[in-house]
Amino acid sequence: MTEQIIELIEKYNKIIIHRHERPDPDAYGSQAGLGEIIRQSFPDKKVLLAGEEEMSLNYLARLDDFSDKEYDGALVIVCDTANEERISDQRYSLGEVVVKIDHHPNREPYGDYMWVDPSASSTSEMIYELYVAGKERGFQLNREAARLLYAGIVGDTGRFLFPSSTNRTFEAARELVKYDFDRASLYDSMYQVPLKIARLKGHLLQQMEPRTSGAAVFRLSKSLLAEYGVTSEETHSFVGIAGDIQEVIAWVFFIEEDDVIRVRLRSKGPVINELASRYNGGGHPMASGAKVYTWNEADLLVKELDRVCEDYLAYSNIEQ
Ligand SMILES: [Mn+2]
Repeated sequence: MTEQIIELIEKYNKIIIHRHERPDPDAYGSQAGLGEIIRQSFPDKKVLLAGEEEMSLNYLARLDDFSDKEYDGALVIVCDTANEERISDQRYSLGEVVVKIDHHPNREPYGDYMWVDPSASSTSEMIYELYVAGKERGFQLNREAARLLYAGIVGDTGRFLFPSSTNRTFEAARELVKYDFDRASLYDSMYQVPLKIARLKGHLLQQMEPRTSGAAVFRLSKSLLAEYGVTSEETHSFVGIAGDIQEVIAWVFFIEEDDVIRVRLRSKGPVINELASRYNGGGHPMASGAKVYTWNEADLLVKELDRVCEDYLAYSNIEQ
């Protein structure tokens, strides 16, 4: 598949690269990293980065603002996006040819060409491999591309912690760090948090009541968020808060907004996406989102989460 994608990149003079909504470092890293590789390798080609900018990721790259007519005769490449609905900037379909490059399970195929590899840690890792495959044909990597792809890999592997990190991942990282970019400042941009967030996290952990089921509950009411000066969007950066607590096997965040209480579910074993789907949501087996509308409804969800955790524990006891 990489062969065909390389040929398409060689053939088209205008290439527009997209990624998913609510981007993360891998979305930006793969999108802008690929853009940088193409610009470096083919200076005469026009490369545009599409999608809504996410201010908190400005340190990685800035995106382009352009009119619909740029899509005439363009090659469109969509990075890191499992389904069409999530593509940031729906004009992607205006291109002449659409290519999907992704590492999520291919449940909703789209595009004229697809390169999907769920065994890759990140789409950035795949873009690195695309560069390797194209090297003999003139593909070049520069320092900026290396920085972007490295950021994507670090982001999606939880700093090489998740089991998705394989020898391919370390091979890519090993090559990328040969380029002289500032890793320390990249890590600062990715992981430093303002004091108000650190304080709110401290508060949440202090208040957390361990439940016998192994579930944990974090209630972020509007007044609590206001007290710490933290917005609902900012809470996304610390949903993983209970991941390394021994007594917790699954947890839920309730984030109160004006007309909804947003629910974020995370798990270290029990499958929680079926529960999420019963509350206007869904997602991955270990990471899902949902919505409730009252704190009573939130309590019902907690009861169901307890049951999911208890069933999981009972089952794993039998297994042993
Ligand atoms: Mn990704």
